[in-house]
Amino acid sequence: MKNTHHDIPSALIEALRNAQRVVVFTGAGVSAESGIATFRDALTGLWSRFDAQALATPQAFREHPDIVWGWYEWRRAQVLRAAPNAAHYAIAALQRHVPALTIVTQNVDDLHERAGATKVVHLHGSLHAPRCSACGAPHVVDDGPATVSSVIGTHAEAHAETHAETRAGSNADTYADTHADTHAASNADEGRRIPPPACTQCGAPVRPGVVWFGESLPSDAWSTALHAAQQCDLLFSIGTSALVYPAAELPQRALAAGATVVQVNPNATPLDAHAHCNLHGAAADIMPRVLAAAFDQRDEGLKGDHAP
Ligand code: BJW
Ligand code: ZN
Repeated sequence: MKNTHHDIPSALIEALRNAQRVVVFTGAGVSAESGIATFRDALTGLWSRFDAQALATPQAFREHPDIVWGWYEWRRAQVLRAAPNAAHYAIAALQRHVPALTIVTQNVDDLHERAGATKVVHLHGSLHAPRCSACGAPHVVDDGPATVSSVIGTHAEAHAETHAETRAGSNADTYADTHADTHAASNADEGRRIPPPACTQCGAPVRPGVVWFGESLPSDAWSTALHAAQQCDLLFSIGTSALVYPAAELPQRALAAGATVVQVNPNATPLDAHAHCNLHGAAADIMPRVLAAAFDQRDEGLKGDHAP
């Protein structure tokens, strides 16, 4: 398929209109314009400033739980303050137009859900689902009276205010107190050591609910994603470097099964040589155009510009 920078190829529009099953496979780039850093972008990516081995491995958590937990709390606070962008809204709108559209994300944020998407498959877990490192029991995140789920969709400032008011009169313990401060999510917090809370079931340290290097992906998420990729007519690979396996297998599996594969990314990736169509640009620019071109839903696609 041929395209100029801003044109959506007519063959893609036709493929999308006719598709019965679509997979939208996303990576960090889809949240970049919400202010969430990617991992591997040269100047702005997390791995340009932080050592992945020292933060995103089981060994790092065993050796330095305070550093690892503090870093993930800093990132979780950033996500709480962020809002979905036009790409998240356009993808959620596409889900309402296509008979079956499965969103498979490598992202540990919840911005697809907050844009209105449903049944999002999280291959690499979630910042919002910590669990015990020993017994696996889910840990209920206590952000004070405003829980994580009730914060979702509201203005971060409103949350910060509520939280600040209640903190003033509370007997917060050390963890909760430190935790409250992370809502500021300032750069000063990025290297802050915070002891992980203890599991209420067995007392072991609670760990972030994400998938670190060397760990298996959640088996139900992986099998759902693999099945969707192998059954789809059309797969979008959006904002991912397509370097991390096994997730990066998904576009390859879709290609092997005969699907059309479309990539949205401002930069080159290993998928460029194989995708039927490479749309070079920012997801928040391209995805509303794809939606508008296929379904004439310009207003809906740009809803993110006006949403709270
Ligand atoms: C835009 C944009 C805009 C910018 N619009 N786009 C060789 C050596 C060692 C290990 C391996 C190896 N080969 C394979 C492995 C295994 C390893 C792996 O794949 N490593 C590779 C890096 C080499 N994989 C694993 O370990 C996985 N598990 C596994 O294999 O289990 C089996 C096993 C079990 C036991 C022993 C051994 C194996 C698990 C992988 C888990 C990945 N975890 C992370 C961290 C999650 C927690 C956290 O958030 O901290 O997941 S790593 C990080 O990478 C994160 C992401 O989900 C993942 C993918 O990154 P993504 O999303 O693609 O982001 P970037 O930054 O790479 O790319 C962003 C893209 O956006 C760029 O292309 C930009 O151009 C673009 N962009 N702005 C659109 N506005
Ligand atoms: Zn436990």
